[in-house]
Amino acid sequence: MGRQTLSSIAILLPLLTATANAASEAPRPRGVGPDFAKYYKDATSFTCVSNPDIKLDVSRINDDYCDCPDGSDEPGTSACSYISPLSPKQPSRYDPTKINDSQALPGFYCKNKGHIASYVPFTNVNDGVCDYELCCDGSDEWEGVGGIKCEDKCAKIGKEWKKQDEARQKSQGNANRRRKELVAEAERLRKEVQDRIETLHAQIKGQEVKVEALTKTLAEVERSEKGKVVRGAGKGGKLGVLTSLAKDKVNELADNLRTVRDERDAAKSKITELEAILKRFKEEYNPNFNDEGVKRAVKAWEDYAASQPVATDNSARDRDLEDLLNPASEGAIKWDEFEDNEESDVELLYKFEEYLPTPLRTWVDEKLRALRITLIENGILADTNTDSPESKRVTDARDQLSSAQRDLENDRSELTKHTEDLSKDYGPDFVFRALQGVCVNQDSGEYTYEHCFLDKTTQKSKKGGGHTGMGNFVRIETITVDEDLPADGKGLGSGERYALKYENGQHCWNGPNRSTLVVLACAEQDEIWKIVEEEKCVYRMEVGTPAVCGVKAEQPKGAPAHNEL
Ligand code: MAN
Repeated sequence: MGRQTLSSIAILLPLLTATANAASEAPRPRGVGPDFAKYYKDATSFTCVSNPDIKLDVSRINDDYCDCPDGSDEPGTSACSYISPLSPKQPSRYDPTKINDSQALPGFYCKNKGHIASYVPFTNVNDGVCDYELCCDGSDEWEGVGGIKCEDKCAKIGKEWKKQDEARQKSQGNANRRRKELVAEAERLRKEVQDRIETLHAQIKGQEVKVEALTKTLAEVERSEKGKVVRGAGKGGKLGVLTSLAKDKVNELADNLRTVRDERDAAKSKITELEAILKRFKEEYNPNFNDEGVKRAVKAWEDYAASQPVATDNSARDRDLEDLLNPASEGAIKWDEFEDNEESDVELLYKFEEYLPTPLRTWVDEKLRALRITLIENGILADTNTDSPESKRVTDARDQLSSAQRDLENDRSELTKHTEDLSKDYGPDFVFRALQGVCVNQDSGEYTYEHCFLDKTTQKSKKGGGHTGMGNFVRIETITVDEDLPADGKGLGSGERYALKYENGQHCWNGPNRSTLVVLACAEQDEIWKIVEEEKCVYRMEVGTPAVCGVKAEQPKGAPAHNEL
């Protein structure tokens, strides 16, 4: 059997302290703890603790011979140490009504005056080694085997322990205070979300009314704008539009006319040139050559010349044509005069209202508009606005409505976000809300690891290059751990612990997406204690935080607990 570790003392202590006051002053046989004193009260006989049928004479107690099957007749020697011991971590499991052959006592009792009483495994009794860790008074080596003498070191060890214990308690106190601050901060943040939700509810109500009103306004503006004659793309009213069309058409005709005139002039000069050639031909040809072809050509020319009318003077007509084609000439149409007419024909019509008294004017105006709208809506009058750009009034009304709708949408999605947030699990007293996004780093091997509470875990190569996502936060879990607590207290120990699960990190080549389980234990500050890659791309971090100090890890309702050995 191995020696008991420090952690087992911690488990034994409650048992010892709980009964310390009840310890009878009557002398007990060597090695018997106060919890078991009652079995050794009889001055003449002794009954084996778990085997009541076996009664012995008191002289058989501690006679270095194992008589009872449970070893209870040898509380102060190692004679019964071959019997399987009680689990050091569960001494209270002993049930005197059940007959069994495991040891009835948790070990040899060391009083350890000046420090804390403790049990030493029976195998350690008189084994020639001072077991100061468990038995600082050296009483387990009472026989002085091989001349060994274990002096009582409880005063020194007890003082040292007390100092360490004070430091531990101070640190625990700081951690608890820090947790209180975190809880207060978390509560403040939760309240902030609640307040925001209330504000958003009120804001949304107002905005819904506003959107409804603006929707109506837009419809009204659109309807009333239908009743107006809006100007065309050009200047002026209908006349302006017509002028613009006529101008384009006249300019097109003038261009064509100019082309035709130029072609005519070119043809004319060609005819003159050809006539001169034929004229010279007729004068200069030799009739004695009796060439039939030449004679026929001369005759044809003479016939052509004789049939031509006498040339008339067209210069006046050409001047008119020139005038017509020249936009700067006196007779040219002054398009600007028509285009600059800013007044639409309908506006001219409306102008007559100006001569009416104001109340009548408004009435006439309204009636005219309403009549026009009715005519449009009943298909009697064409809606002249359909192809025209939207009027400024309609655009403004539409913009206002769109902007109000946008605001409403934004507020609605913010409300959904906050409402969902309020129903999320933020751990005991919502404490993790205060740590959300807080990051801690730790070097380990070739990487620096980062844990950002309720956000993500990251692996950063010290050689540079990109960071590797080791998972994004998914939920809070509880797990059972069973580890020896290191002397500095920076570890998980044993019991139920809160754990934060991060999944769906960067994909692992030939493996899963990276994931991390962050197991939490109480500490004065947030810090990563240990990082292990348990399987390829499956990581486990042990993290200290004041957030879990003094709270019992409890699984949120409906979530399955995860066990880990
Ligand atoms: C990187 C790191 C390691 C991981 C391997 C898997 O080197 O993320 O933790 O095991 O990739 O290929």
